[in-house]
Amino acid sequence: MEILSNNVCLFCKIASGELAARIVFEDEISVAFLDHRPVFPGHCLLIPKEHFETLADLPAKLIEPYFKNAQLLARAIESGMQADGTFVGMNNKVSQSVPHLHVHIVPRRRKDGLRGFFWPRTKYKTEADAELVQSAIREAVSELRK
Ligand code: DGP
Repeated sequence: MEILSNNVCLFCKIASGELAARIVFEDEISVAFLDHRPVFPGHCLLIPKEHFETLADLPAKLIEPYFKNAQLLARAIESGMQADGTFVGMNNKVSQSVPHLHVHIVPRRRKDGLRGFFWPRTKYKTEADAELVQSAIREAVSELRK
């Protein structure tokens, strides 16, 4: 499949491998990686490889495979992070800091303190911590794809 990319877009650069990211899943149409400023460890972003700015721009033929992958990742992030559930959502235009469509998938735990949409961000303390989280989600994805 030919992937149309925008050479100034940050997430196109991640999709093409030009910019490093902690990839947890990839297929022909999409790639998912750890958000570098997670709400909680394991917070991932799923992007289409092709450059579309918002959900409204996503072609009909990609809706099913893209959201099927969002479902797979929601399951994998819940199991891989031993979470109670997930938050799955996206900003479109308003509060969208990167203009390349991305679904946020955030592991949630009961009483984790999140309220509303003013979510504090954290950082992985070390690269080793981020690597552990990346491996846990990658393994959960492979289990679910068996
Ligand atoms: P939003 O604000 O909904 O557009 O979310 C954009 C997210 O992208 C935000 O949570 C931080 C994340 N992000 C921005 N730049 C990078 C990057 O270079 N690498 C990674 N891994 N995440 C990024």
